[in-house]
Amino acid sequence: MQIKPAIVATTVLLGVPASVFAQMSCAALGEFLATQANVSQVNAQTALTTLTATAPNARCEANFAYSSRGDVAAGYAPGQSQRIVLRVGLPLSGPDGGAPAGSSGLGAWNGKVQNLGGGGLAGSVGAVTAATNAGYVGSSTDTGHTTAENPNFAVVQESHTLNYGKLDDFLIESLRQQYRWALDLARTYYGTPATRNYWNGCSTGGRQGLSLALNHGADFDGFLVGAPANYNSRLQVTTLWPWWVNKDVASNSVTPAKFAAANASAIAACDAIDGVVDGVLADPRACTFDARANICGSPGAPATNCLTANEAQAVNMMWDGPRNDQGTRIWYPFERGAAPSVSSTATCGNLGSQCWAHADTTFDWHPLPLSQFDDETQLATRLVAPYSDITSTALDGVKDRGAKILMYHGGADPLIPHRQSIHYYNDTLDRYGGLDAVKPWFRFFVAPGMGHCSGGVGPQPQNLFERMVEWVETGNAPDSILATNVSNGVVTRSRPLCPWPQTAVYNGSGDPNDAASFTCGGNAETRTASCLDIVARYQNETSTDLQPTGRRNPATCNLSPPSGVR
Ligand SMILES: [Ca+2]
Repeated sequence: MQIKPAIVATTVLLGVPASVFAQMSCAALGEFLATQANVSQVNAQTALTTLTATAPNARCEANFAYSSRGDVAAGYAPGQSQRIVLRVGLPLSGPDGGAPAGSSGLGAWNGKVQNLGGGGLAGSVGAVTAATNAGYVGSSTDTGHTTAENPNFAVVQESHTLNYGKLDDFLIESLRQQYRWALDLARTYYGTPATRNYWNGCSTGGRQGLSLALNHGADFDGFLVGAPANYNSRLQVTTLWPWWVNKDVASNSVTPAKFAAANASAIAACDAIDGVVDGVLADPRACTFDARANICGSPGAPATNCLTANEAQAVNMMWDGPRNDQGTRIWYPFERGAAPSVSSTATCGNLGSQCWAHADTTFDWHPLPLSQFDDETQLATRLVAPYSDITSTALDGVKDRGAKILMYHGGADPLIPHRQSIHYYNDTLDRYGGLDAVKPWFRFFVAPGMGHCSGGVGPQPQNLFERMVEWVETGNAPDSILATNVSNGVVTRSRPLCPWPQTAVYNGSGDPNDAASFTCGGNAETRTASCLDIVARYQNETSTDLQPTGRRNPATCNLSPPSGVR
């Protein structure tokens, strides 16, 4: 992408030399966009730029489609062209009436860019007003396909091949276009370059952040990475596992209500392990509650939504997570306390995973027996993962620039198991020589009891993006992050979140609902917990081969499946 330098100075700001800030109007920015190669209107009704002059949500917003390649040679379906829809929102410039922000003379702009991530398989551009209302230039992309094309955009059905063009747009190229256009349009509109470039995303947006950190880390000052979907293939089969187990072990009789009752029993049984009875499991890996305790008629089994023996076995297998035919762990489970879906009619698996693995949009996993689970996993990791999965921790671009990564993950996430973020962070520690070498630029926080990106019973982390920015701009590293529960506008519980592998340790006295009663400390990476991290070798999920890891030695761990599981 080549962008011409900014052109016009339409006004002279009081006290600011025009040669420093050659700002333009939103209309002029639209005229500028119209001259750019590979750019077109999204549709006839949507102008390249629109001005919202008054609050709330005052901004200049650019909406456009970008296309620079296409057809089979570029990995697309025959005759298909790239089409990435982009949105860049800009706080009002001086010529558009933006209120002067301090002494910068840049209208309402704080001089920084906040690129926003998407969710699921994306397919539409997101709102950017959360960024623009805070003074940032904000950006978003549909990632190169529409919602209606989900999940089949990744498959060329006629030839039963993957659509490498659309996949690359989804996974990397749309993100590159997103942040580069945000930076370029900011420079053009305000007449001066951005002083900071940030990423803010969760789930798919977290994966996008890690993708950019790996591929373009030197172009960013900081990343807020939430619950990243970076191990896409294994993550999707982890979601598939409870569905498949329920189907084959319990004839789909484990209802959401029965599963919720089992989870409630598990939390009740394990709540005190972390020293505080608060409905939250600080480290659910430590909870080994057996669902057979909930078999109808057992002492302590719930009066309603108790389980049959088969259902209890199924629930135990769900909590244990994906294993292959030989009992080797393939990937991490949704923990006790999380509430993943327990059945699905989605024929393609989750987010298209098995249709992608077969390069066939008509594939249906339901007729297959559970013995095929590991084969399906291996097919996905071998065919799709080389494109879709981020396993590398080569974050030198971030580290060498002095940029920061703040990663967080809910400990009761029902869509992306938080243990895969523990796995990624541990791998990063292994690569760079341990915690003392990594924590100056990359910190990871588990939010116990929090669901996917937010929600759940656990305290909710506060001001994560602002905390990351503070770390970047002042050097004040987050040694803890405040998390709260709020009811009717009143804080009912506060708790520090701690940089992994520390956890919030109760001081033994004081109000357990007050963050001041806790200290960050300890080490959640006990030998037992570390052994739970060891999984089958990537792309060899049908075998007993184990993935080599830096600090976690399979030879010293007891890796046989727990009793009552299989
Ligand atoms: Ca607890």
